[in-house]
Amino acid sequence: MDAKRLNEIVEAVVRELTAAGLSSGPAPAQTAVPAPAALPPAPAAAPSPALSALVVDLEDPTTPAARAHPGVQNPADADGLAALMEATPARIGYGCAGARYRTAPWLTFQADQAVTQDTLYRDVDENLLSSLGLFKVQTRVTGGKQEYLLRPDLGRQLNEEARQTIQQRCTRAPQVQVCVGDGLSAQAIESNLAQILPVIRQGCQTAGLSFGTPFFIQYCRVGVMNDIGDLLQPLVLMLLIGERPGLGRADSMSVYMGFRPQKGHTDAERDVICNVFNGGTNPLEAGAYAVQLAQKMIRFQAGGVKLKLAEG
Ligand code: B12
Repeated sequence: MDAKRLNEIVEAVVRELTAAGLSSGPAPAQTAVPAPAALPPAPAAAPSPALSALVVDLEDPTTPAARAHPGVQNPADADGLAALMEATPARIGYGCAGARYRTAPWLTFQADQAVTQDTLYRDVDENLLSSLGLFKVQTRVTGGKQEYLLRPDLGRQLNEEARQTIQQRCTRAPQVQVCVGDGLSAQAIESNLAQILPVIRQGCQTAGLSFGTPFFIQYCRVGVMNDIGDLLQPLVLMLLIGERPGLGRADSMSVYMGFRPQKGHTDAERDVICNVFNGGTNPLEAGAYAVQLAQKMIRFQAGGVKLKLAEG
């Protein structure tokens, strides 16, 4: 579209807004689209009475009731639509305005997207870690979450300081070593750790398995298990880590487990208990199951695919 046509459209829109009393911007004659370098400074005009009287009267679209509310106008089968919406968390039945989302579903989408972004980019609450007696070390990521996301390889290696701290503070060669990593969701750790960690600790005690010194790893990827295995030589390593969040779903944690983890191990040597959250795999049950799996790994002296083959 050429600049002349674009100007005509902008002027028409501004004329309409002005006529409706909604524009606090410059008069139409000043709205011609200039080259980017020549953009005029924003006018410091006070908001028009129409704008300052604006009231946001939209109800919160993220409540369960609002989410379940069908947005299709005049549906052919209203009951069928409601049943379909009830059957899935997928975004269906919201209706549309022309080719676009309607306002409420669009805001819900933005709110859910914010949940995902928040949990991905923020750090796990330090108070939680200290209340559970966890000290904190870091992988080789130095440039914050952005680097963490772009360089998974760095998240799979402990930095030098971490190696020294772990060697100084942890019991070597326990039967079960538990580590906690932020992974891709801080919320997942905050929602589940306080429930699952005591269950694993007590479960190990009951099963007569020695329990290593647990600690927290910032900017953590699953592959860091090999470095920990080389340093501490546990029989079984459990890594509790935040799963990749879904849209609006931030509290899901995984327990990745390996038998005698060491340099060169891949996910084929590991197992995972996934979707740990209240509503998915309950953290208390997941903790008990993790201890059972540790016992099985020790009995068969294997993890991952090798464990499956050994079990027959
Ligand atoms: C991302 C993902 C993948 C990616 C991983 C690539 C990457 N670099 O991120 C890809 C597409 C390669 C993948 C593949 C597979 N995945 Co996958 N994956 C996921 C997902 C969506 C998120 C995992 C996550 O957040 N990890 C945490 C972050 C921090 O870890 P990370 O270090 O960045 O990435 C590592 C892990 O994601 C790990 N991983 C991913 N999947 C699996 C599966 C198993 C069994 C193991 C041991 C490790 C593992 O591989 C990455 C590299 O080490 C989960 C869903 C969920 N709810 O957890 C499924 C999930 C973990 N995957 C699953 C499966 C079954 C597989 C496959 C076996 C599928 C197949 N038949 O080929 C393969 C094997 C994986 C492997 N690495 O060997 C299942 C596990 C079910 C179970 N309890 O055993 C899950 C839970 C999905 C599901 N609901 O079915 N996966």
